[in-house]
Amino acid sequence: MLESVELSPFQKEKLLYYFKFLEPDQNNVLDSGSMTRLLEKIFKFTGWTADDQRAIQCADIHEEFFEILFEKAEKTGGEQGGSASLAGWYAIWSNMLHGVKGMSCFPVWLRLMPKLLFQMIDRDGDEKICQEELTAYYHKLIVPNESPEFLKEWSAIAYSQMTDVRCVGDYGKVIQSDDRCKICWGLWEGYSVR
Ligand SMILES: [Ca+2]
Repeated sequence: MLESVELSPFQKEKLLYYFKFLEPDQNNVLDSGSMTRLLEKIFKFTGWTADDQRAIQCADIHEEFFEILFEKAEKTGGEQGGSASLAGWYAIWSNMLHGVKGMSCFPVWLRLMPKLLFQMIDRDGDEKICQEELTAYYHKLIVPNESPEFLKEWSAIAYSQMTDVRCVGDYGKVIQSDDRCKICWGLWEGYSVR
C-alpha cells in the first residue's frame, strides 16, 4: 500500500481551488480534454500568442503535468486511465506530500509550476504581482461565478497572506518575481502552513 498523509482542511481547500483551475468546465472530473480547455483559458487571459515562449513552456509543462497526473490517479486513486476525480486528486496529493520537507522534494514538473503561475498572474509583465492582478486571476481562472465583493475580499486575504512578512520577509506591497518560490502559494507550502 502507498504511504500517505492525511490532508488538513487548509490543504484540501487549496487543492480544491487548484482542481477548479485545472478543470475549466467545472464537471468535477479532469479528463483528456481538460488540458486543451485550460490552455485556451490561460492564453485568453494572458494574451500569450502561440509562438510566445511562455505559451510554449506553459503547454509543455501542462502536457507533462496531465500525463503524470493521470498515471498517478490510476495508481494512487484507482481511477480510470485518462481521468482524475476530486477524490483521486486528493489521494495523489496525500501520497505526494508524504515525507515532504520542502519544495526541493517535489518532482521537477511540479517545481516549475509556481514560476509559470507567477507569469500568468503578472499580466503586465513587470515582474510584480499587484492585488488587482491577483483579483483578475481569481475571477477569470479560478472562480468565475463569484460576486465582485467576494472576489475583492478573498483576494485581499490571499494577497495579505502572500505578502505576510512572516512568510516572505518584508517585501512591501508587491510580490516580486525573485520571491515567487518563497511566497505562500498555499499549495506547495501547504504542508507547513496550516
Ligand atoms: Ca504586474
